[in-house]
Amino acid sequence: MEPVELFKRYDHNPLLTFRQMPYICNSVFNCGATVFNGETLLLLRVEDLEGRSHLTVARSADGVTDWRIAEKPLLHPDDGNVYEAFGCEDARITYLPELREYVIAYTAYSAYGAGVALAKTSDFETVERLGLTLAPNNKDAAVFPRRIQGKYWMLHRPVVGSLEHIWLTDSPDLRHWGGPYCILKERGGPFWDGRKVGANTPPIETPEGWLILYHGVKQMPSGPTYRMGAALLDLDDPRRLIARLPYFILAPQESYEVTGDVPNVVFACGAVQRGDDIHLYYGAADTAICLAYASTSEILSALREHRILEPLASPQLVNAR
Ligand code: BMA
Repeated sequence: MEPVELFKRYDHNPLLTFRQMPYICNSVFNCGATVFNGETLLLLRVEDLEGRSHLTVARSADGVTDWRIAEKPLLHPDDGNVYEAFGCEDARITYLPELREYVIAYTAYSAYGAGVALAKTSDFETVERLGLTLAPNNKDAAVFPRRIQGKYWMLHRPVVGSLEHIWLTDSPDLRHWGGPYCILKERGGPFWDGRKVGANTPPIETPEGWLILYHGVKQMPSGPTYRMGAALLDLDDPRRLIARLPYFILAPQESYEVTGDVPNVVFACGAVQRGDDIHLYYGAADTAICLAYASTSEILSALREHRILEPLASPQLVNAR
């Protein structure tokens, strides 16, 4: 029997490898995804032969074939930002209609650690860096696609001692971030999401709540295994976790997921919605990019079986409502 996996793989994975790149590199993986000018646009994490990552744009009319990949990176560690000197990694792209701009949340890695940086673009040719937004050690940030309660919201994953939970923060202007609120915890123990959790794609708005696709890590004797799960946050108050699947919905199984620079990893940073379908662009084994499909309504119906209502994190939050 196959395990229940709500994501079904594209038949011809991997979708993109270093071999399709217009310049020499080690690997291409963990990409942000959006729709730009009617095409699917990916922001590839490209690791060079020194081991540092940069972010490069790829476009395709059907999101599957005929990728046109930029010759030059959009964001590069040599662009002059001291907090990015070791790399720009794992972009999550969110379109904000009211600004008519795309905000890119990415991991800025340097000798200071890994922090959260934001940048804005309207054309994917030039970017405006908003700079380091959340100090190290923090990563896996993704901005919500609209204001809620008049504010912008962002998921992130700080490292607090040995704990790596998903947190939420809010902002009036994308520059000053407050809160924060812990919304989804690593489960500890033997669980697939026991050792750490972090957001994968930006939140997906559904009639039943904000769909959060996230990764969970289980520490195996041979190393960590990265799988994907799903949870739901309240539409009007994303500080409330209202459902969480206890089991994973995509796990490393195919050869390109269990073998590579980092074995046993499926790690998405972006998805594109096509009607009810989620087209998930995920990194496999930190080496290649793959594609998988899921039905939003199937994930929601699975989540309906696992509803919870977590109390808000602290009394002042109740007062703040
Ligand atoms: C995480 C991130 C991802 C990576 C994963 C597995 O901490 O850094 O970029 O895919 O580890 O190596």
